Amino acid sequence: MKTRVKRFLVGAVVAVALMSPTSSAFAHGFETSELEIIHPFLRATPPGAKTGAGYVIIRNSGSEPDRLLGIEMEAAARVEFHQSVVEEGIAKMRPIEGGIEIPAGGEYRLGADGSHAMLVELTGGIGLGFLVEATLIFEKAGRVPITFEVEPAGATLESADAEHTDGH
Ligand SMILES: [Cu+2]
Repeated sequence: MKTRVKRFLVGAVVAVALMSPTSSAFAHGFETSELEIIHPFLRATPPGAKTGAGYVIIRNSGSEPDRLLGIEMEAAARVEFHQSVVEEGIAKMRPIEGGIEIPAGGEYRLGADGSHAMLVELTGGIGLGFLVEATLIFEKAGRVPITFEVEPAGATLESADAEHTDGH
């Protein structure tokens, strides 16, 4: 299934963002007919890191749920969905099986409650200010090309969200 993707950038053009270390200062997102993919970002990684983490808010204006099945990117050998949990005082990461449901008329916040996209076997460093191309794969919407921005290592969905809101 082919999906038409509309890209929107507010307050800056891509060419500027590529060169600017402060690219997170403006809002960005992507749309299909039913889905809105809001401010996808990765955390910058320290030198030599083998894994990274990604976050995004996905809204579904459709009347049926959709499901995020996977993420592909050249920056990592594979991307898994994880949930951080604490069991008997020990922090662990558990895989989220079967993809992530985006409820009809609702949203999923990948980054809330310890959830994240885990980038495994990074092919290179993820530097602050980089733009990282990726494809989100949905059960219904199909393949949706997006670009992750790179935020500081401590960035959270909430801090990125606040910046996003400020950007308007
Ligand atoms: Cu993880």
